[in-house]
Amino acid sequence: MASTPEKPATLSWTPPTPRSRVGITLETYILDGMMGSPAATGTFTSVLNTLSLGAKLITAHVRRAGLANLLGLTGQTNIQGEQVAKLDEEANEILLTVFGSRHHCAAVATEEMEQIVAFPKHDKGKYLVVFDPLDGSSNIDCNASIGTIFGVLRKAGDQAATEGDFFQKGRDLVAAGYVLYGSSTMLVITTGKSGVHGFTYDPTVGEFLLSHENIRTPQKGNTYSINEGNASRWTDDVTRWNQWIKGEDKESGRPYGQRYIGTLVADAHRTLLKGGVFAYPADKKSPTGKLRLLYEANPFAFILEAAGGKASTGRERILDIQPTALHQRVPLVLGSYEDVDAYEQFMRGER
Ligand code: P6P
Repeated sequence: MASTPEKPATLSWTPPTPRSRVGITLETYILDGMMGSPAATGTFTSVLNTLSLGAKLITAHVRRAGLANLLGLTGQTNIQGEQVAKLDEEANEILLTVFGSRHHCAAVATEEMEQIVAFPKHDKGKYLVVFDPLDGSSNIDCNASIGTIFGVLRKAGDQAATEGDFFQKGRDLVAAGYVLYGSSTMLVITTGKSGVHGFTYDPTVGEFLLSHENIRTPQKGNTYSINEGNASRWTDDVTRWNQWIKGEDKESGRPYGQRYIGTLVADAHRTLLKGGVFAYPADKKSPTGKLRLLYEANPFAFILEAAGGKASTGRERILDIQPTALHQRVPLVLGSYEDVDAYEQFMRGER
């Protein structure tokens, strides 16, 4: 009788059909260098992980704001002259604390504070971080989407950071992203050359998990996003564009649908994923526009261009603007390449 074959000492295991990378954590994605350079360096990885920690902590506050009576206003106003909601203050404190606890970040610039915050003993830090800790605070009390916007810049030399270190063109950002506190919390980030990636927060494990790898903005969309309430203040070229985009023309897919949430992070996120165009132009009330160059327009321009979209003032590429002041405002139009192009043609008087 044939002897029974020896049982193998170890069982061979074949993985289930290879899964996509969806579901891996943000930290794994960064550590495995899938974010592209300079993510591969340990210090840069530490900065991105600090951002992730800050986003998790802010999420916890945002999700319980309604219960923790954080919806009230502090009664103070910030550098922008805006009423500061408690969540603004909380989010700002959280980001200052997490970045102040890691020496890789030399200093931060935040919408909530007039001057930069240079962390003592961080002079040798290689990075600077700009952020709007809680964008869309006017939407907090009605539970509409709000967000956090951030950008990471390099810092040269070992001397203490100065305000001038932040006056870098947006094209010199080493990373940019945002956190959208919507029906779920999603962190979207790019280092510019290796795609734009979205990570959705799973509160049961306390991790951001890859959910949208390599987001690409459609070349052309079918929605436009602008505060029509400002129409009486627009310049003629914006008014002509606005009438054109609402006109009836089957061939070019007009009229476009109108969408406006009033939180840049939410309006820009929808435009990034679905295409179309978002605009906050200069007008008679805000002659240089309302949105801030360093920590609103630049990060989103960096993200849209990395996803194949476009971002400008209507006349000049946002990422080429030389900053001259920490809180300077710029007109902003961003979205699908073709839709921003059409807007720019109106600004140049070609239509
Ligand atoms: P308006 C929110 O206050 C914000 O700074 C951006 O998030 C948003 O895009 C814009 O202002 C909305 O401004 O004048 O339309 O309310």
